[in-house]
Amino acid sequence: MLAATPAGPWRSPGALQASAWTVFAGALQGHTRLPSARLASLQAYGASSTSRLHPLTRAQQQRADPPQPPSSLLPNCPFRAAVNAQTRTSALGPIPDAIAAALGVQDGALTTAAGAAVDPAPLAAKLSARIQCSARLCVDMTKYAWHTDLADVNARVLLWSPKVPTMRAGQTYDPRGKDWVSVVAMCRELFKYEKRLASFFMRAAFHDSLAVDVSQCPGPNCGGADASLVLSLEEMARPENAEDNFAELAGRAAKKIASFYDVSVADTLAVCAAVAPEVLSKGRIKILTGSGKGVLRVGRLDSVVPAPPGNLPAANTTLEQFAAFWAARGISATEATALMGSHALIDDQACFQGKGMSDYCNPATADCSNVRMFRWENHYYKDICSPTLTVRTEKPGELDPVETPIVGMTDPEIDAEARRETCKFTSKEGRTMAMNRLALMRCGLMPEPVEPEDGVTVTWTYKNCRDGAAYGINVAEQCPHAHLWFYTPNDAYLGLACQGVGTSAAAAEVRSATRAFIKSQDEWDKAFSSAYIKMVTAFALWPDADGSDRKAAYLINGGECATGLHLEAACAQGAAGPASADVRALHAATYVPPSSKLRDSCKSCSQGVCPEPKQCEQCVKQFRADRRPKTNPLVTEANCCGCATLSRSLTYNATKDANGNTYVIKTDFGVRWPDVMPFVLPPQPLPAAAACPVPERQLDTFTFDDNVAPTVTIRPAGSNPPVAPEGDISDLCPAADGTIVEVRGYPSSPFRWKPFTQTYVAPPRAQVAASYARPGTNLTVDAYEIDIFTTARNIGCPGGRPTWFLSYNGSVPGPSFRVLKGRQTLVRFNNRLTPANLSGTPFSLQFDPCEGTRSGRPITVHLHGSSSLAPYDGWAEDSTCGAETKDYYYPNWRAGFLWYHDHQLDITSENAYFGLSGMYTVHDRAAEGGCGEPWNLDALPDWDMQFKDGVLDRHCQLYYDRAGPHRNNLYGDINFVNGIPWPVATMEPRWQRFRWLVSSVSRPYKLRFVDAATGADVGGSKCHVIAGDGGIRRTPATFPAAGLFVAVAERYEVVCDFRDFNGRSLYLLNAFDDDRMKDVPFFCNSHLVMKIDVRCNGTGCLASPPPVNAIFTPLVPAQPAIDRVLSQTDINAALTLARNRQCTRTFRFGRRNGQWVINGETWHTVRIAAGDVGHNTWEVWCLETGGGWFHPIHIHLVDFYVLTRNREEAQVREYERFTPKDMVQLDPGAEVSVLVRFGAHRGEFMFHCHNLMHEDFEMMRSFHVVPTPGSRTAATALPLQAQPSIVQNLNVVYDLYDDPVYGPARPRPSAGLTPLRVPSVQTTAALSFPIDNALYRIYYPNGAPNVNPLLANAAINPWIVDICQPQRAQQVQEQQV
Ligand SMILES: [Cu+2]
Repeated sequence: MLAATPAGPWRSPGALQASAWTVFAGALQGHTRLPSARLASLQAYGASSTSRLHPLTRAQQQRADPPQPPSSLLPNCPFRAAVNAQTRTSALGPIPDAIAAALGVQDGALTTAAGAAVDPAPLAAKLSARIQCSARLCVDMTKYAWHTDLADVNARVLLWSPKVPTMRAGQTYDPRGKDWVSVVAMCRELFKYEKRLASFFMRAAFHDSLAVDVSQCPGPNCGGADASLVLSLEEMARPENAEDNFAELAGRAAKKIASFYDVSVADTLAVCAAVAPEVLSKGRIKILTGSGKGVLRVGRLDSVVPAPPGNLPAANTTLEQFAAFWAARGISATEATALMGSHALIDDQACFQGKGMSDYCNPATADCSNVRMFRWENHYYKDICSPTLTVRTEKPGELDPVETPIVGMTDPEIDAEARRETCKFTSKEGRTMAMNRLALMRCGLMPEPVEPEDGVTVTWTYKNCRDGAAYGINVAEQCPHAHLWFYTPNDAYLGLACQGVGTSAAAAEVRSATRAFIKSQDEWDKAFSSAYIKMVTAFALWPDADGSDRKAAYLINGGECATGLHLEAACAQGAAGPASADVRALHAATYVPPSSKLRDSCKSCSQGVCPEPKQCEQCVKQFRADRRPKTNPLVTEANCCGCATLSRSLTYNATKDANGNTYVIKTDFGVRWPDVMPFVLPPQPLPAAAACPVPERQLDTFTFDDNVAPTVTIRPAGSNPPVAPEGDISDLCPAADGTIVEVRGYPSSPFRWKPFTQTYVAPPRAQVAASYARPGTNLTVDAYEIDIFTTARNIGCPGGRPTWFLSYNGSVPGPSFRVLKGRQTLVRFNNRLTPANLSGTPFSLQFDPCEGTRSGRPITVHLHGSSSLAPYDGWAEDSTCGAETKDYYYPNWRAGFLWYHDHQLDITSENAYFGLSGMYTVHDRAAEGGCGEPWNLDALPDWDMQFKDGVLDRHCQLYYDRAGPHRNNLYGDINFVNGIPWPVATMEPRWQRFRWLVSSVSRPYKLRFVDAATGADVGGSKCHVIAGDGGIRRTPATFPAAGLFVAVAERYEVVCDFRDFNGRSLYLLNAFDDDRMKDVPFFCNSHLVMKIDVRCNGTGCLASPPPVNAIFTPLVPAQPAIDRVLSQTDINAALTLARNRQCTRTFRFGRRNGQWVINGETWHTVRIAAGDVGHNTWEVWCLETGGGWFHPIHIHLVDFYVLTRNREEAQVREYERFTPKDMVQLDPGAEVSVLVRFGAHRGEFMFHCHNLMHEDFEMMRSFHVVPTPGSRTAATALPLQAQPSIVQNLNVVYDLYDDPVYGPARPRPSAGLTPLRVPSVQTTAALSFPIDNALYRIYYPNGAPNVNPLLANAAINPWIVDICQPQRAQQVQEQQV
């Protein structure tokens, strides 16, 4: 079993990457078990075959061919020979030359420590074989060649050879008379030095106790300590241990302690691990009480017999099998459950403090002893019992996303990595070491550890968290309880039992135990202590010489007072006695060691290694002089080599012995660097920066020709839609209703769909609820009111069963807004998702932060494409809960195709997927009071279309499994247009205008028009791209015949001339793009989007077309809004910067530690990614992917131009170039540079990946627009920045609305608010609020009170909105609900 297993350093947080710390042996295998087929496939993978879907990164290729490891554990040790000699003669006895050669020692014989002969050949073979197996696991040693202690046979022998130094074959091991108190004291000190080791010892002792062959006990082959040799190989192969391996570290330290005090390693592990919880619980749990009766049985000798195959349960073993495993060792299910509570330790969390995970704890400057790693509580049971955990067995061939390699990391990424790595060390040396390793790996001089594949994942979500209340969980505190914890499958099974799953006796016992432990910390403490003692001492029989006294237990308590033989050190814990102040201090954890002679003698040691033998001799001299017993043969140069970095002198007052003598006993110990350091020391000195170039990024280059139209095959001719172009339809299409196909790991709906059977419908228009025009100004505010509630609709699921949605005003997508440029809006969102309203729907779950006095399902609304003030921008943590209302004010300062959607932290993907998105058009039509749109666009009919995909379950409900197939992306088999699957629209044969939005969670589209009869391309010759995310382009761009790629959240506006198509039909298709759509599954009908029948609806439609012929004639260039605030000089300067790779900022969108990150960090760190963005300046941002994934990136607040892709202007698509945008697709492995114009507002805003699964897993950070002086690019500021009086005038607003959670703008209870359509003082106040407070003064200076006249001067303030007609309040219509 094993307790708390520290996750490896790079495996941290990551809600979904549960793999990390496995713990029991059983689980242990789950993560690493490599059945031979799997092993072969991994090898094949390494050799590259597995498929284009998962090409090897360069880093992986490097890893596959690791450099030769150093030949020794102590490469610089001049006394290595002595170490070898010690190993051979004192531990193993004489070993035959042949074996010695194989093992790296020269003579001697292998015996068990208890004296039985060991056939050396199998062991030698085992130690030198390429594939090494034990229990159920096989490890390919070549894959771990980087791991010094795994690769080096000598090191393995050194590390794991029998350790009782004075023992010889055939001798007995008598635990009596050993200095157990010193062993205890040493462990305690050691753990204070490096607390990580405390958890390592816990795990090592647990594993060690499992490494017994119960069929051989009692007996010399029973096992323990050395039996974990091969077990440790398994451990080392595990993902979380590939780097700082707890077994190795604990083994080294244990060997050191054991050899010094002449006891066995098995005992040392058991004793130290008994001390660990005491240290970690700040003294609350004391297994070794130090007084009274002895409790822990010692006397177990080390063995060289590996654990037999099959000794361990598999990872995904059931609860019943798991209980049976323990029962065979005499441990009840209740006791096993108690032991599992030690999982409450996890090392990565050492870095974080506080519930909010707001920062790392830096042990150099703060007391980090109470941060998560060191928490030792019944917390564990609260977590696992809260029904958030799921167990998922990965499918064969399923691979996790490639992590961003350390080699070549950018500075911010390295900083993030360094924070994570160094914070785990409490010693300065450890932190230095971690930094050095990072430096080497970054330069490619040291390979990064390989992360083996996991077979099973345990994941958690917020879902169901609330239900934990039923099991006694304080959900207000525990949801989200364990943001970043990992659980093993075994943990999850215990949790399921706790939640009521399972009827077996074992499940019942676990249920009662877990629930009891939740309720009582005390009960768990007691149960854990006794279970621990039982487990580690079950086989600790003291093998007396003649075998007659085998059952005579030798019990210690750590103080041994009861024997009268030893010290009262531990007795002093409870009460003041004759113990020295030192001892009391030691136990009170306030001990400060005296300055050390040893340390003084080794001052010149570098990195813990004496540079010259002479210094080591000096060191040894001192070492011997200071130690008891001076005759200890193990006090050798070898032990000293490396120099002590820590030395403690302890003085004990002994009790009187039987003869009345009083002793004063001094004891010392030293802990060397190599004992506690995980890694081989990096070469010294570190390479200078110049000699350590970071390898140049290798950019993928795509060759493409957007003007080439792929052939579309219509089969059979003319009648049916084109068949799926990607693969065999029998693999893509369900054979019948009820059957599910899986494409690239994503399941389809269990239905055979028939596209083009439903009619295209536009969403309803949002209706103005109230309107207000301030007299004497040209300022108007229109109010809308949107209720958010659930709705069920028949979307064409076979059988007509309704599908549940979350909706804005009952409409999916939400009502479409059509707003005139220059009129501000108030949109009131009433969140009706209260517990009562959600009851009986699929959305009954509740989420943080809607708890305590708040309740329901939280939402926040982002108007995507609007430069709203920060408090109205839909900040992810500005949540509106059930029965709450928030008023959003929008400026509508330029025409464009915007959309509004949910942005709630962590559940955006769910809220948006289930329906919370809608379209929002700001138009400028002259006929409706605007200034007119260019190119006669005013005259065209327009079609607003929202494309998204989805997948249904067998109950016709939208399927969303964040813990399962959708953990990285959500792809569905249904293409919706405005919520309707594959609709058919009828259009007149004339010019048509389309507004296209892709609102899917993950799926991008590549849209093209083809003739339905012939498959011939239509779009390339008949269509033009006229606008993007940020409004109109300067000139129309050719529609790409290959298809218009629209990434998630991107918008394009397209006009098409359908005059020649009267009576014909067109398909709107979705083309596959292997370069840009990596791993995107195409199901049976994913290539189909909609059908358009072109025909006249009435008489004369052909005879009297509107002036469509005049479109583009004459083609006068338009002025995009962004061009008003960017000069051509600015643009030229930015292009030059981009060509020279002079990015103002670089953001790498990557993956580390199982999380989606930006520059190595996530939202949770709440570290502002860019804190010095100047108001009204421009910057060049370089966006990169750190792995093989594509990410659609959205920057809030701004419009930008895409300058280069993969450092080339030619790779910017024609339709993207100089298109105003707020989204850009980062293709796999690509770089993009963008020119971002900041302004008009100051404040804190988000930027993130718009693949909503990535966004929800924290690929999101923030930037802060601050006053221009002092900003990074102050020189690029607009002229208005030269007018302090203007800026001051603007500050009136920005000083308040800079804060995205500005109090007065926050949600409030809905109760008591008058509906906006009801005329009232309240409504008038809400409507005049943006004008009275001049919220958008920079756009609308006229009419704002006390406005600075300069602000109204367009030459100085280019943000001013031109308003062409006097504005009047709109006539309010009955609000549609
Ligand atoms: Cu992404």
